[in-house]
Amino acid sequence: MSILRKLVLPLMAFALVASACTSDDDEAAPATEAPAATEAPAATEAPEPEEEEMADSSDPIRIPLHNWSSQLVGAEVVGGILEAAGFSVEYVPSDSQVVYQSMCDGDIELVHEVWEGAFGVAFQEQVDAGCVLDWATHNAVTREEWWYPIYVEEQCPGLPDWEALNACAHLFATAETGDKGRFLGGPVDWLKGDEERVEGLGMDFEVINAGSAATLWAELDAASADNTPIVLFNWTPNFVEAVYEGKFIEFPTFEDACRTDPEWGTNKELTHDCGNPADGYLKTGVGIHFPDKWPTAAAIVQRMDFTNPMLAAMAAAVDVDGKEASEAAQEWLAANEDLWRSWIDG
Ligand code: TMO
Repeated sequence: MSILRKLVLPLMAFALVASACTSDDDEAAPATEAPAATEAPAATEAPEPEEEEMADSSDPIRIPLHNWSSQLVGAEVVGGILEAAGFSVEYVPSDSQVVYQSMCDGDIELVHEVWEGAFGVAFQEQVDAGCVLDWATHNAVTREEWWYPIYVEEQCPGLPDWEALNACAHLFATAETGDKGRFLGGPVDWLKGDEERVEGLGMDFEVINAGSAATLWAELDAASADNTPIVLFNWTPNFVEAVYEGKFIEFPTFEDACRTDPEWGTNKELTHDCGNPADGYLKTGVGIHFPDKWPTAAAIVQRMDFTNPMLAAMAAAVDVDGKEASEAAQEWLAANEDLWRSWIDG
């Protein structure tokens, strides 16, 4: 973008001086209060007590790229905003579970789409370990769950109740699953506990994981063309809600204990005898090193707030309109400049 500003960080001996060079318009440069040139010796990265803000590092801020569309667009939106504020960024294709360990290890700075259903466990583990910070909660409500297109209701009475689904398992059987119903799950790194759920609830289903999100949507499209019964993994916010009518399966209501305590729920021997959270959070997590090394950038990231309609539109730009994620991100930035400038300005 032409409004990109550069944060120049000349290294003088051990003194790190930040000078924010703005281009034409005004104040959006990061409020880096650089320590006086003469007195920032050796420990430039040691966290200072509150009042004296440290200069941000000139190292690139590493943002992961995952395997679903809103995240891929949003990653470049987050990166584009940070670039406009003078930072450099680097995009790193990352496994969406392993990334929490990577943040803990200081190899990735932030994850801006922490979905409770998919990543709550991996995220919380590192937060509890003290190396990842629960940095912000978006103004969004998320759900990730088994889902069917609406015509399936005529084929399987009693939906969206999970027991009704289970009574119709045969409808979803394929050559691959024999006499079991086929549940088309997401890629394995979205670990949803689907197999554990099938066991915990004693369902006559077999979980077949799609290799990519694109496979989910291609199968949904093909099934919908001739009303073939299908039950697959889906989530909201997503583009799907704007294109297909459908519903999530209602499993027994999620509670944290369902994932950890076999005693919880109807199955006293197994965990996961419940659904995913129906009103899950969407958070931003950062490595504990991030605010130390990039205090201004971390403050900007903390102000970033993505809503359901924003995420659904980011997904639709790719999955409905066929845009590249980068192109969709640039368009989002162009259309929402007042909003993201307010995140930079604070
Ligand atoms: C993490 N996801 C939105 C694909 O469920």
